[in-house]
Amino acid sequence: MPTAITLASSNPNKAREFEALLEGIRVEPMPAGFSLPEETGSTFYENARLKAMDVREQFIGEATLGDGRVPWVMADDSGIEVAALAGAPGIFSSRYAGEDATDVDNVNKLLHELAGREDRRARFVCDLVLITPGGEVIHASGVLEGRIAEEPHGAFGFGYDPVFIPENHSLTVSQLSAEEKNRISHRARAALSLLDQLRGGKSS
Ligand code: ITT
Repeated sequence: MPTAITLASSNPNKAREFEALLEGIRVEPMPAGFSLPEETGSTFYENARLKAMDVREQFIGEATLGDGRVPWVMADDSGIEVAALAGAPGIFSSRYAGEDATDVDNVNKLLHELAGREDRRARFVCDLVLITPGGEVIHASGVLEGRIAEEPHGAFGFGYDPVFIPENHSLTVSQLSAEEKNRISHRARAALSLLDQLRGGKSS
């Protein structure tokens, strides 16, 4: 079980969020000057693996820890898959309405594509890849099933939260508190699965 993990992401909020989910493990942002590769994979898993591998290589190349040690490196990739759109926007969730799309642009495009459709089933997916200091790849994923609302509701969260109603709920994720979201989210489920695997002994 690691005591600290470096997160291959440029988003400092994500490190804090994962630290809260992975109890007892310190989650550090990657060092300043490190970069992320282009996400050229065709699945969430492939993209998360690309990010984690690339940042690990940068640690090895730059011997940043000074004593030749390589840290545990983790990356995530996530998005939303909509059944009636054959799984779109999927890995393109953050740029569904274009390269510079805002969350509102993406939500509007999704509502437009689903206009008049009966089948509004959707799911949030998160894939996590953690690479041990020895180079072993550990993969965990989490899914939150639900459906797309007819229109946006609520003020919390980000991305597609205003139009996503989790299964067994009648409110959108944007109408839930951060604590409630963190109890059921795809990221939380992926983090739990990762912890299970680490506790199961996969911690070289
Ligand atoms: P990186 O720089 O670390 O890659 P990102 O901002 O691209 O982070 P993600 O890969 O986690 O963020 O998410 C991709 C998109 O999927 C994100 O822009 C949202 O549109 C959507 N998404 C992912 N998780 C979400 C959540 O919990 N609630 C709402 N939308 C979410």
